[in-house]
Amino acid sequence: MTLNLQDITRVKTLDKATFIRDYFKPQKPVVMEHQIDDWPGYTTWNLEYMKTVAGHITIPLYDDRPVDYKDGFNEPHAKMKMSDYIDLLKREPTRYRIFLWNALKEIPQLQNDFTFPDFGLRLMKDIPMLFFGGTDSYTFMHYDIDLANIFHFHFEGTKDIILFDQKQNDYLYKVPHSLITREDIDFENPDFEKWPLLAKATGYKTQLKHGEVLYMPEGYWHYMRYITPGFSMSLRAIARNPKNLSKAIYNLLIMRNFDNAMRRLKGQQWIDWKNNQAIIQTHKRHGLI
Ligand SMILES: O=C(O)CCC(=O)C(=O)O
Ligand SMILES: [Fe+2]
Repeated sequence: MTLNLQDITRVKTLDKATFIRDYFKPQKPVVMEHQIDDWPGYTTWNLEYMKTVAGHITIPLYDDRPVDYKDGFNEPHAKMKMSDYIDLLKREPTRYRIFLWNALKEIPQLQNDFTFPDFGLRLMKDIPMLFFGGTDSYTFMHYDIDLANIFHFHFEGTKDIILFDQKQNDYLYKVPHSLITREDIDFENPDFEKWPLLAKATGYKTQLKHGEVLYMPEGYWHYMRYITPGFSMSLRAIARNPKNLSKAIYNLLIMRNFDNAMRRLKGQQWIDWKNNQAIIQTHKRHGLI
């Protein structure tokens, strides 16, 4: 048995009107294979280039260890000089990833390498975020705190992607008061005896290659596995659907602070309770317990 995933539609390029009509309005994901061929970065952006421009910077790293109550929300697990990290990526498989790094703040010259595409959405221009990973590393299934529309540009390596929309939440073993599913689900090869409801979820998959752009609609769950070392940039536009926007405001103002306070108050017990609830709530909803 495998997850019920359909291939994400692929196109060469999209103009604004077609993007809005066929993908943004219906909130459907799409991959654009040649949208950014005219960016300087399309030819220059690779790991070696990033080492040249950012090698001296100390960067925060994440691995795939389970959430620990001692960590704050999205707190890094290690730090390394960028040049050492890129050497590591090239040398051997590693679980260490760079996640949500606002590189432009530290290396403004990167701005010369790309342009903000006009898809008819207002992109948040001050937070182009970078993500790096090595062979075998993956970013756990999650959705972003602001339920934004995300344009995800990939460079150098290949990366497997699995997406679900918010309508699938009841089947995904979502951890309450957080933005993740149970961390012990292997989305590449799930154990359906342990996670039977996953069989009811319907989602999307693709493999991104250098220079391809993935559009992820508002609040889409995403899981990403780096097949070979590479990196990506995400540009985001605020959620337009009022329901998503109010969820975003709730997450940013209430959920995040509540979760942090409970970690301080109850420690690991809080994390364990949430993880148990992910199963209990999912199975209760479907009459399995
Ligand atoms: O590329 C990754 O590792 C994760 C990307 C991501 O979570 C995002 O773009 O929001
Ligand atoms: Fe994300």
